[in-house]
Amino acid sequence: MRIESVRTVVTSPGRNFVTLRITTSDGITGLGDATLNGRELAVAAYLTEHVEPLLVGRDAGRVEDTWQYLYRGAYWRRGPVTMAALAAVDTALWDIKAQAAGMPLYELLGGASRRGALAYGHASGRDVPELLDSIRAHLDAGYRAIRVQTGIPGLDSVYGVAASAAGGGDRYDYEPARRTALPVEETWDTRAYLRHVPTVFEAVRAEFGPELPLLHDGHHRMTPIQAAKLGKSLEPYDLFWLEDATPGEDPTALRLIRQHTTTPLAIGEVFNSVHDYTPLLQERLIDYVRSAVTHTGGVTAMKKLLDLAAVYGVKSGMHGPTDISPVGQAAALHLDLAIHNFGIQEYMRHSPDTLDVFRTSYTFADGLLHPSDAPGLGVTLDEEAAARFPYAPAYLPVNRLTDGTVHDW
Ligand code: CS2
Ligand code: MG
Repeated sequence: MRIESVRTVVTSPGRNFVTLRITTSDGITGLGDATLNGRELAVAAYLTEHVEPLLVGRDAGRVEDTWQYLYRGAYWRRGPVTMAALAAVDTALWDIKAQAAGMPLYELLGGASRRGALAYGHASGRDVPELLDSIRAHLDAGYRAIRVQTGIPGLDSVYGVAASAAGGGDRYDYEPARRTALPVEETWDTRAYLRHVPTVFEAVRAEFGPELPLLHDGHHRMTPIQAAKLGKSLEPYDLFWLEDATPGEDPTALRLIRQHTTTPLAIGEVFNSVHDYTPLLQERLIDYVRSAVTHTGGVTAMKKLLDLAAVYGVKSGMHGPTDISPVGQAAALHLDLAIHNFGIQEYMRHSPDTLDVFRTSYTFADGLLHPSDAPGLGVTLDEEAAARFPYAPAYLPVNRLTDGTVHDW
């Protein structure tokens, strides 16, 4: 089965997506997600200029060899752009292989290890009453685990909090990438955040009790000792995880956090390869692997990473915001179903326009996601619909401290 044609499709149904289509001589089409929020065209150019020409004529069944060929053959490797491009190729080839075998991808990955993947949704509120309403709306929508993000007194806008009540509820429509000529600038105050967040979880636990799995995203903003302080202050509220407590570039920073708190730690949505995790796994400095298939080199790389994590008792917690396309989300769900060390799956629901472009078959019921038993990934791309939504540049915000110093967003 030869690769006959390769196309990169950039579409923007409310937000930008980059999708790779590979079609074989047998007429099978596989899809891969290559979306890198705010830097989409860099990946699209890498695919169009440097990957597509190398693929045509190759044996579509040689998934591992193609991965190694594109990873090692590029010489300049790792990094978000190359690994998103590689991920798209790899995912599309797995999609093709599973379709050719007439089975859902998870069957090729070892078959189902569970009946479904526990999902968590994004509740948010500018204040506690709005947050509690958003949590209720997500429980009503069927979620059985909830991420909690909240406004901070004195700050106009905060990561993860929809700008209006309409953006809260269960239709969490917080899209951080804004279609502006320059990135929007936000202001941050870590001390105000550290004072406020424990009071929020106190209120949430008082309202919803001790059982509900609650997650929180620190979004890379704390120093290690600040993250240790927050982790310790949240211990009474028994979080499922504290995510991105500190920037991940310095893996030894997590060593310090680990010394101070038993709050479980999740990290890695901005990591691009297993090598970013190795010290964290070997020293058991984290509890959950946050990477998405889309940003970590695809199904092949993600399966190897999660199998290594299993050796150290670390579970999956794959990234699943709306800037992971339904193709990337479906790839995660097939892995979620098959691996033994599944933890939880992030699930921000895509907009109706997005789901007009990407026709999905995965399901969400009783708090669990299932990839479906459709052959392959179970997602198709409607190119006519995609053409109705042309690309529009959009940037993620830039964060500054109150004195104007640039800070992690
Ligand atoms: C966030 C992401 O979902 C999460 O955990 O960290 O939504 C992140 O802000 C976006 O992927 C950035 O594009
Ligand atoms: Mg995150």
